[in-house]
Amino acid sequence: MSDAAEPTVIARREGAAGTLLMNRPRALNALDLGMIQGLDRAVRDFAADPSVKLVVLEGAGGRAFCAGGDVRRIRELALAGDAAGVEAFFAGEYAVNRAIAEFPKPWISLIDGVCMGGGIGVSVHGSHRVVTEHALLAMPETAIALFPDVGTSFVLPRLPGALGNWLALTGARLKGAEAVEAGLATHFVPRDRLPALRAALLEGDAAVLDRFAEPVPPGSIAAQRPAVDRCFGHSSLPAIRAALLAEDTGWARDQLAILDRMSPTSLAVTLELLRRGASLSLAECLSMELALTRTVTRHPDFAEGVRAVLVDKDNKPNWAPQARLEEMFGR
Ligand code: QUE
Repeated sequence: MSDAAEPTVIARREGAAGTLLMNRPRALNALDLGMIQGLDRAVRDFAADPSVKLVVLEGAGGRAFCAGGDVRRIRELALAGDAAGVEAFFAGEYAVNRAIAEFPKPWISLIDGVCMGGGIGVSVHGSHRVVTEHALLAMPETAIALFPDVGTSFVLPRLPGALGNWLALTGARLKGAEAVEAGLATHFVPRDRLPALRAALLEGDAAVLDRFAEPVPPGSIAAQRPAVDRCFGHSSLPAIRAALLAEDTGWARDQLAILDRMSPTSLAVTLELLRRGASLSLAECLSMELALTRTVTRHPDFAEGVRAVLVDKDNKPNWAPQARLEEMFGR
């Protein structure tokens, strides 16, 4: 059956659980407006239904949990000057992120594959984020001249040390065990145990997670933390670049090369966003992000970044010079 022939969000009651399947596998379950509306409805229904003791959220197709938002469509709306269309998308998405944070029961995401951007937004604010050895988590927005949104301006500054700055600026991809180490995920469960875990969760008690979770020993995150903190724990991009140059290691040269490929405007916006987010509530962070989408999606780098990464796939964006931060954030 084609994707279009069945719902793109499948909400069910199974046992004592509400289950949600993001079902647009050919687009790696990237969230379009219809899916956002489907999730919004399901969050409300499951919150109000006393027979639903917890929610299990999954991605269809075996390759992805959710690759992000439908940024190709947002680019088209932005290029057409449809500001209301752009606003409807982000406002709807961020409302779902907030509703998940406020959801009164366990919200359990089973992340077995790619989980980026919007996928982080529908999982990280919930109570439980289960990852497998096939999970890959990232906030890669600086590559398309967006910024880490979906409430991650609240989450990232609260990760240990300078991990949030590093993840947000470079778009570094974390494997499942690394995501637990970094604090983005809560439980590591091998893929081959997911069917048994899912069946157990349908009985309605999230405590079964402790029977399935495997310990994650300190690994690559612990090893990189000192360098991440030395280099990314600065409040300006020039200071971060200087620290990476002074570091004089292969790792530091790799980070510099990655930063050099990102939108300069987006890097500056992202660093300032996380600085502000550190002292705001989630609701305030989401409002700040929504305001920022209005300027950022009008900046030429956004259409160009999505073109280079997702439309033409040449990965050769032609960035405009860095815009002034006051113009991006508003005065
Ligand atoms: C940066 C991003 C995104 C990205 C790639 C980046 C993003 C996003 C997608 C994506 C991936 C597959 C799809 C799709 C979108 O890729 O936000 O529709 O099928 O949604 O480097 O921010």
